[in-house]
Amino acid sequence: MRKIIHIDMDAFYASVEVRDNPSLRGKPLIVGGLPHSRGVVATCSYEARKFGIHSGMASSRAHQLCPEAIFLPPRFDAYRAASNRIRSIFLDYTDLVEPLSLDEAYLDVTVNKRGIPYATRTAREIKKRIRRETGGLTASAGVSYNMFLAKIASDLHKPNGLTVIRPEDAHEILMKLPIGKFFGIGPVTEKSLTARGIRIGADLFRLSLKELCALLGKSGEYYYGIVRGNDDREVMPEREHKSLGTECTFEHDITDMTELVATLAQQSAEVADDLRKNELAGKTITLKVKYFNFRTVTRSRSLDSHIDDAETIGETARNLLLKTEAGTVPVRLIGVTVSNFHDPKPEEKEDANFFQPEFDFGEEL
Ligand code: DCP
Ligand code: CA
Ligand code: CA
Repeated sequence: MRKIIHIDMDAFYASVEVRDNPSLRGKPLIVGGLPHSRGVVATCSYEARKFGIHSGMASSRAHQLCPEAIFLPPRFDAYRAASNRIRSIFLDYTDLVEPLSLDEAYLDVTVNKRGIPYATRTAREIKKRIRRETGGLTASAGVSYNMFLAKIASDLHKPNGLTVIRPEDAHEILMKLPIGKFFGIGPVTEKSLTARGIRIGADLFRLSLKELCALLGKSGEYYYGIVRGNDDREVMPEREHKSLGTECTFEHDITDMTELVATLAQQSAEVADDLRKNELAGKTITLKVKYFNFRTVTRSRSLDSHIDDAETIGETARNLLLKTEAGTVPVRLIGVTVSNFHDPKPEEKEDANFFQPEFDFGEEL
């Protein structure tokens, strides 16, 4: 049996902001678009959640719900730095780390670099180190025998939780679980399932494999498994970057070419910077344009050599822009991506791993 830990930072962007400005502690804080823009809430502090505010909500709506809330624009560099920090902590315990986003990852600690016999103890130690080494940020951890249950577990006692789902507990927890919490069931599927009277795990559990496939298509089989506590997906260590890029949605749709070209120049500089930080250079430059009506087109060009400089990226993107309808049709979003990198160097293997065959969540919790 495997030992999987899922770690997810609490109110991630908001917690970083509070850490960097302690006078914000205890206050309803929103990170994202400002109240009078057409932006949305990226996240908010737990104090703000009491007002019904949540990620993805229009900032204007959040402002209505809680006029005294403090709004801050995101500072991605600070979040990325914290993310890198926690990732390097994870790698002290196992190479099998699969990040899902900046603030969360799966770890397979069945084989454990530190020789800690219990996954629960490992999770507790990781939480402690995150707190110490990120200047006080907290994480919630879930421990179980597969990825799906570990993720469910990390969400059960947020914030600052540590939850174990043992094989004998899984069934009861799964039966009570709202279907929206089943990984991969988004709001649209949730709605259509609810309309058929399927609200919680127990409702899914009653369906045959055939019925599930009729409802959920190819993923029917996956859900048939996970509602029974079976999930044999493996934790996949972070894959090499296949491309690097950036995009931005404008406050107002843009027709003016000068403004579009200026945005491209800035984006090219950002991408060049990212390429250099990752020691990458690419041959293919792709421009993405989304028009006011959400119609999206991409235009690519491959060069003869690998490049990582802002000027070449910017100039190529500018030429690609001329092949679109920008300038006549209003543009909502524009983006630049570089891909087609050098073959990555084969990674050096760690040999410090040793196998920890027994599986025991029990002893300490
Ligand atoms: N995020 C975002 N837009 C969303 C959802 C999230 O920009 N619609 C960003 C901001 C979050 C971060 O990603 O801080 C992590 O997202 P989570 O869903 O894990 O939410 P939080 O970490 O903010 O809160 P929680 O304590 O519920 O995990
Ligand atoms: Ca989180
Ligand atoms: Ca998350």
